[in-house]
Amino acid sequence: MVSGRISSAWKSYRSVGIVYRIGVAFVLGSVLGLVVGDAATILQPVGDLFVRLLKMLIVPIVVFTLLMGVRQLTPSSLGRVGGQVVALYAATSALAVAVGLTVANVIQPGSRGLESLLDQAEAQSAEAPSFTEVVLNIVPANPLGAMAEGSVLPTIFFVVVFGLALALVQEETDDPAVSRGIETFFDLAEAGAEAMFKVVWGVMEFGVLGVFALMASVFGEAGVDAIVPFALLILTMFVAALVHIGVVYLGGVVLGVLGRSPLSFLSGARDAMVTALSIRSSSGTLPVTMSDADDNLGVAERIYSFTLPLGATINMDGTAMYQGVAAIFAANVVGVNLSLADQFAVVSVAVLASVGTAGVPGSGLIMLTLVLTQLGLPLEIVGVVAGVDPILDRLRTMVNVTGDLAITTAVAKWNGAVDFTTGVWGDGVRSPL
Ligand code: DAS
Repeated sequence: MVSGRISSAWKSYRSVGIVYRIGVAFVLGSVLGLVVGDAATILQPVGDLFVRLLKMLIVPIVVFTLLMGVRQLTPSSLGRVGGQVVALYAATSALAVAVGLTVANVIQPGSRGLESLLDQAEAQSAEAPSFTEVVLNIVPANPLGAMAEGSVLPTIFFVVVFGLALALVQEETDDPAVSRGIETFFDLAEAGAEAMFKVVWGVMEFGVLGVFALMASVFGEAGVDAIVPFALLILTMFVAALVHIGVVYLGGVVLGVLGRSPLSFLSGARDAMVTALSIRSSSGTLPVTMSDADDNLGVAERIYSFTLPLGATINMDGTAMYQGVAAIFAANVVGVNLSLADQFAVVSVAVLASVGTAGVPGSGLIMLTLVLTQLGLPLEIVGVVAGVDPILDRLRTMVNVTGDLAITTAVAKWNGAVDFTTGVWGDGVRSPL
């Protein structure tokens, strides 16, 4: 009888999405911390174990997912349209990080309320590297050494360069053995990436305990003040998303490039934006994104059938923006200022890493481990913000999808592949928002 109850309880526990379980752990851990106070820090080792598991993910995630992502970026597979769309995707992602950093510099989330994390986290090295050093350090003197010591940017740089070289050799070689070898290499990377996603979810399963323990010790030490930084973090992400959609997409792309009504664009992209907010997955929203591009925005299928799947994989403006916001949050919690060089490093990691980041729930949180490692900031922050990720991820995914549609429509216009007499552009068939 009891075993029956336990197994049905376990089934209902497993049926709830992992991220909701982490959200519940966040709340319960916080409440426990508020109730028992300092005594909750006894749970700290469980949080530390979660942080070590996150660190374990970093290099294999970068190597496998980037090799898999870069495979689609060779000139011949991209073509002219592809070149235009990748360039715009990279440009808006870099802009998104800048928007995230700027808004976070104004609102300053994390500047108070989480001092308790200060003594648990190894603070960033006193002398931050100069801009020149950061740029030079992107190139690894010893690629395997960079991977061995978990240096993020040098590892990303080498894997992107090596992956592109593999793809180019595969196109140019007429030696079947070499071509087969490269195909096998990429297939191994694909298999490795799939296996790593499995490991990530295993770590996130443990994360339920890890977040519970981290939040119990955070609220145990900081008390009710610790609510403020989380509320400010969500507010910062919300404002940054509004600014990026308003200024970059509606102002720069829809008004600037398309010369059309921003409200019409929003009504055309509404289904995809709402779906992305709901399911927190760009890849999962793809069918809706494609139907919006086709039915509402009048984009030719020969364009969106290529640019939207590519965008769902490599164009993650919302995710990139979040890296800027979370980097400032983490620096404030630890009590350091991010130098210009640090902020350049955040842009580089966010733009390059988005090539390999999959459009699935929580991928932005995994990318945050790369950014914080690059900045020498404590990964405890990942465990601490994981609890509010279900909210933050929705905003990130909505921005990701909106960016895919805006860039797709702009590139389609440049290639004479938008029918402005249909959908939201034509005779006003669909009223604006
Ligand atoms: N949920 C991811 C997506 O599907 C975004 C993220 O986690 O940052 O785009």
